[in-house]
Amino acid sequence: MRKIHVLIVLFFIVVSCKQVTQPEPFGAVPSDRQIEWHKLKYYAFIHFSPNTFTDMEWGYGDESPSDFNPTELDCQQWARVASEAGMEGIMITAKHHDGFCLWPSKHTEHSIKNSPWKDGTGDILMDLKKACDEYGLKLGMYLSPWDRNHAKYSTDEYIVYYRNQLKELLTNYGEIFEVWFDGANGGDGYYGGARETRRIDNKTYYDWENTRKIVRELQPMACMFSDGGPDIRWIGNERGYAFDPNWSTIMKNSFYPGVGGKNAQLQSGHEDGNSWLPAEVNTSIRPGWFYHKNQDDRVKSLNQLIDNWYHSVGMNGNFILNIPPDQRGLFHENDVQRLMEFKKYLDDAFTINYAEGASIKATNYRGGSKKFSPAKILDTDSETYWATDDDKLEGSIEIHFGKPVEINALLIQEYIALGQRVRSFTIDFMIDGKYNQVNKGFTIGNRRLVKFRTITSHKIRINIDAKACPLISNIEVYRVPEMMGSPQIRRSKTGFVNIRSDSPDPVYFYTTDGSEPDKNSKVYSEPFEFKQQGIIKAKAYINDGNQESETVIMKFDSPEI
Ligand code: FUL
Repeated sequence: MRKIHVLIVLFFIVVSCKQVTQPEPFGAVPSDRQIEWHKLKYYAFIHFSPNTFTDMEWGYGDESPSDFNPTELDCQQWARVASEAGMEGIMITAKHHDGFCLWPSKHTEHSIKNSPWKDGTGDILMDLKKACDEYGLKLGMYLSPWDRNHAKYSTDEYIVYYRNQLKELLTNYGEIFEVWFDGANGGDGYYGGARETRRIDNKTYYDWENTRKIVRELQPMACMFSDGGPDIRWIGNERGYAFDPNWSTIMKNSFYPGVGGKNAQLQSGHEDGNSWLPAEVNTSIRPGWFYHKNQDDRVKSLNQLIDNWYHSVGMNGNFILNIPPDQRGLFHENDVQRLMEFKKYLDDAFTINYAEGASIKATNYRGGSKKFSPAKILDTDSETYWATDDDKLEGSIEIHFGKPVEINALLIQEYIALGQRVRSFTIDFMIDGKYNQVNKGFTIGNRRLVKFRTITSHKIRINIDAKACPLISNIEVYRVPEMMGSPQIRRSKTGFVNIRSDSPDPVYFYTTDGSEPDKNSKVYSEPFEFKQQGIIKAKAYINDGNQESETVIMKFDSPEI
């Protein structure tokens, strides 16, 4: 009898210790340097050059270095503000298209060494590096390939010059986290006095393969950004918007800086792309990239920045927000104030995580092993994750809060080191013993922040459909402050009406018969067909319908289809 007992105990020990294997990588996976980059969320872009003083966006290249004369330049202010704003780094235009260098490059006279600032003895990049070090910020370098000042632009000699400059930037200023290769190549310029149009072949002229080698050699952990990476891709627009789906994968070699005509593909990535190339989402806090006094009152609204956040950090991207220093060489007061309001929103929004301390269940977990149980989603270790068995491509996770909670946002993250797998998901909440869908989406990737109308529930469920067994490393649940945004009604050429605002929050109600919309009208959830002539009226509501916007009215003729 004893023997049998011992055998039974042994059997259970063997069964519970059975080796459950880690999931295999699926498709393209990130490199170590990309994984480090994915840990970031939000950093500053700084556009600063003679353009700041000449009120231009694209200096022609014939500006005099003496134009560049900031009166109170203070890189510490930039770094302090960036850090107080919650940013993790600063990317600076070391040289923009006008060819002017913010550091005393050995290879040109077109730089601050011939400017009145500090009598030509200064080095903005060095000052910035020191300020970044002091505030614990990362430093990135933007070096425009297009140079409207250089006499040899379009010849091989310029490529030697460009590479020499790259070497200066990557050797003299400590660790660089990202190098920005802009795809813009406009053609005409000063070019040492030639004042002509010079066309180059974006694909071949810069011999990217060998140019990139310099970065790899001098700064092995720096990520290179461009339309074609090789580490990070442009999101295809400059408004600060990533959309769903946003795959971090793309077909290799079909993109290069300035590729042109592929913005839609850059926006979504390729679901079955053979290379890992995640998106960086860029925009400016003002209409221009450079400072213009007449834009002082056109700083993006708080609503707009919040909307950008959900469409960048919340849409599987990193957010790079440009703040142009003014002619003093300081971030303008209006920009600073907005950045601080934005930081306050983020702090208020994402402090109380209702998933903390909640209980969690899943329909399946890998081999029944604790190592892959749903509890790994709620631990604070980003290296652990919930995984299903290899043949289970669908799965549901249920989070039980223990009591009804008021919530309206969910953060969900895949364990991307083994690939991006999820191709769609839905979120349900329990009400009166039944699940109701509150939102849905396609991709998740490194980080997806889903905003939905405010609900009160004790239980939510996330249903996942993946290309290979899903791996989810984190879920957080929030009740974020709601922001009112006035609805904008647009109709596409194909006759589909879209209603949205510059805030991620409102629930829109609309009518198509001319009547006044209210909470009993139709709820807008996705674009709907409206090809006829007529009037659409919409109203936005937040805070469970307690606050409403004005009614927005749009008259349509029959579209020419
Ligand atoms: C563009 C440039 O042409 C703009 O001036 C700006 O630098 C923006 C970030 O990239 O391609």
